[in-house]
Amino acid sequence: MTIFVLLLTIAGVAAAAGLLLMRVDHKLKRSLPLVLAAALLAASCGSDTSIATTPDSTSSSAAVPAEEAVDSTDVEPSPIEADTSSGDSAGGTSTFQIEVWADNWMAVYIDGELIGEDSVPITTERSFNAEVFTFEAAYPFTVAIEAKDFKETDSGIEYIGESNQQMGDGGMIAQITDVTTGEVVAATDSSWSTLVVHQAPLNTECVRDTDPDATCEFLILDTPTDWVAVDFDDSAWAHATVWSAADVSPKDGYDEISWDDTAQLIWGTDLEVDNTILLRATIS
Ligand SMILES: [Ca+2]
Ligand SMILES: [Ca+2]
Repeated sequence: MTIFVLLLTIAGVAAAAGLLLMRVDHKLKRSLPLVLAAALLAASCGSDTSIATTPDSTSSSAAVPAEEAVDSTDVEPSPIEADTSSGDSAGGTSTFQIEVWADNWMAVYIDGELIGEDSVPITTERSFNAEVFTFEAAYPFTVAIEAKDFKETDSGIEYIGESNQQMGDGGMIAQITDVTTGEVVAATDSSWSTLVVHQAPLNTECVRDTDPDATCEFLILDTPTDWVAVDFDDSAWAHATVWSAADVSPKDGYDEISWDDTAQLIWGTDLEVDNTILLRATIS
């Protein structure tokens, strides 16, 4: 009985508040009957006092606060299916190793990431050595290799001022093996795309000049940005030129690798004049 009186009092307050607000906002005229009905309903039920004890919120914006409260509780338990996509991509990778021999230096990128570079600086005299790098990848993956023949200056000449002043020559070979199966899955051949970005000397008669930097001509191209990226468009690049072992006369490190029959020595169209070469292949 006491609750009933209390609820009637609250209902009266709600009605008064509704009338007050009605003067401020004529739109609330329509909500006044709802306020009174809610108060009377609460009074008759007696057990649920929550509606009648919040007259201010009821009169100002009807049922919005109640809806917001319901919404906020609905968000938490809403079921979300587990995301398995990351697990799928991780499951598609395999471990590979790439064996590379270059005259004189190389850096290897897989899918745009540098995975290794020649451990012997190109400035080291007779920097001939093979390298083995291991990497994780999923088919298809992109291999990009920067290869450099040593040149003392942009003239393209080495041993300048010495008795053996000359044009150096280049050449490289690589093969990729699936570590799990032991199978050679890719190797350098004429299908690789190449872009020569440093050519010198263009006038080879300058080779023995006393000041080759003054007389030798060269051509240097800007290295394309993102040339190691998977989606880089190398369709305008040239095919690699295949060279024989007799042409390249591969030196230290070459014989340490058991080269697959499919692996071939490649370079640009000129072993001596082509000094820095970008190479790309997509392995699928
Ligand atoms: Ca050269
Ligand atoms: Ca060389």
